[in-house]
Amino acid sequence: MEYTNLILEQNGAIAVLTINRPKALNALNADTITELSTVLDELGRDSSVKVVILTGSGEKAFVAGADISSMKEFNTLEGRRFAQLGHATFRKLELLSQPVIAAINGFALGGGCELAMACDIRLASETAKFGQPEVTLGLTAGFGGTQRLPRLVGTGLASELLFTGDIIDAQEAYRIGLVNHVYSSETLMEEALKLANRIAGRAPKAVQLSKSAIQRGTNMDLDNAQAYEAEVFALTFSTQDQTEGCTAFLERRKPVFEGR
Ligand code: DAK
Repeated sequence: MEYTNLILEQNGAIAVLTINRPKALNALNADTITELSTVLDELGRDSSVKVVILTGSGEKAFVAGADISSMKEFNTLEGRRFAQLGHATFRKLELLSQPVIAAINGFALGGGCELAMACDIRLASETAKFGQPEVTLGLTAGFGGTQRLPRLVGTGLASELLFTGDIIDAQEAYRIGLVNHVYSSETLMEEALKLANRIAGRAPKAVQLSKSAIQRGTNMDLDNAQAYEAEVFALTFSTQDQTEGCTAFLERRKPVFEGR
């Protein structure tokens, strides 16, 4: 399918999805979020895709936020609809069966930081900048920032960022656990592809079930989360890859996983 504001490329088992509105620093308007929702359905159905990398077009921005020009004239109802569209789409991203790596190549502000936080793993370039500057615009974070940021970095640091709207650099984002690694701009995509390929070489169903246990389990109490993990673990015994993985270990050879 053709998209106006997105580029979808496939490199072996890895899909690279690029938000492509560089003139607006890849800001998210409703059309872009709707396209994102559609492409996620497409990716979720495609068993040849084992890992997705999400990035922004150009050298300056991952995503510089929700599109301020489209939000300026919203009434309450339109604001609610926009937030609901964002929430539904970002949750779809978070629950996509395949893992998603955010390759954050510049500004990740407001909705852009929230988009990155809905990914499973965040890698940043040295030039990346993060923040939730909504309060400087008279807004609150509207795409999950008040919920995902505290879960990732703790309520104290999240409150400071959400109350001040301060922008932090990649090293600070690394220090507080918002990103896993920081790379030079030149090597960011190479490193993202390396990590994606490492994950793609593991048993796909086991990776997907691990993602499900993490994403669903962290929002449950421990007893229910453990019960869910037990179900997920049990399910792996219905896969051929489990037999292959354990057999290969015992035969001292590399496993050949087929995603079944
Ligand atoms: N929206 C629309 N256009 C944007 C944009 C944005 N978020 N960010 C940048 N642009 C546009 C600029 O207007 C400019 O367009 P032209 O003037 O060239 O036409 C172009 O991108 C280049 O930007 P600059 O000229 O400003 O570039 P600089 O290098 O000087 O500055 C910057 C880069 C990232 C520091 C600056 O552009 C900036 O501060 N941008 C805004 C960042 C920001 O505040 N982002 C958070 C947006 S608020 C909700 C739902 C969602 C949200 C909230 C509530 N509900 C429904 C309740 C989410 C809110 C946000 O994400």
